[in-house]
Amino acid sequence: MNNDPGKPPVVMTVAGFDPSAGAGVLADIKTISAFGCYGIAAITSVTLQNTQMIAGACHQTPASLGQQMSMLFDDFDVVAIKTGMLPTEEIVREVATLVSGRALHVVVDPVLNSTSGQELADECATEALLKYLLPLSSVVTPNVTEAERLSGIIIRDRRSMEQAASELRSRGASAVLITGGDSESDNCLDMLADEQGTAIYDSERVRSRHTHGTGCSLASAIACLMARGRPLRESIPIAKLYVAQAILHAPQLGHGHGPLNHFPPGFNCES
Ligand code: PXL
Repeated sequence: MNNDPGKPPVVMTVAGFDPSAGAGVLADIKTISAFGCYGIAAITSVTLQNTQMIAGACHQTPASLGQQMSMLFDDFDVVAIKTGMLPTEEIVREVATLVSGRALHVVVDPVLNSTSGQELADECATEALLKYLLPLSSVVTPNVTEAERLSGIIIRDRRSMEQAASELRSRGASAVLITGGDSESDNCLDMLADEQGTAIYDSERVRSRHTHGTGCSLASAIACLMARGRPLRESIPIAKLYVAQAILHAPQLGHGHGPLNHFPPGFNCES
């Protein structure tokens, strides 16, 4: 994981392609660039979508994904990896095989549904994620719905959120960040469970319909901050602030859930 101080840390995203550039690898690359890292990407699936709807997805074969990743690993000193949409069991297993044994920060964003509610990973992929990828992760970042699906625990309050996080830790994740950004309350309450216990990150909600790709962007920001040497607990509030600013300055594009502004004016990723 040693990184030459004169060069930007290399962060790899392994995720889906959203042609509207709101989510997936394009959102990740923009985030990674905003944090002064160098982003490289392996695509798991080409989704067919705009800001209003997802019409379908053409998944890569595990061999194609494996070769994309291997060629990058052969050439770059990757410091951190962020995974997003992993639509099938075979793809999850391929990613786990290629990540296993490497000294990397591994941020797993368990993308199960799109912002518009479309399923982006099937049941077998979800099971495989728990079995093969969670144990390799530095942190896994489900939203409440994803945490419920992964843990089998319905989240109604802080206690059940803690139980779900602890269940996912018992499945092998070093740390679990459950994000409450999608709920209806005035605050955006996230809960981290790690080896030190639990921590709450509370912030005021930025109300907007332009929230496409917030999960991808948060996870990528965390990967970059960790790649730059920040501990996880310090990285989370900075990543949250970044996403809030990116929503606040959204370019108001598209007729559905529009994209963020990944380069919000005045945001200092070093702060
Ligand atoms: O925001 C979740 C997400 C992740 N990855 C891809 C997506 C979406 C939502 O649309 O398309 C590729």
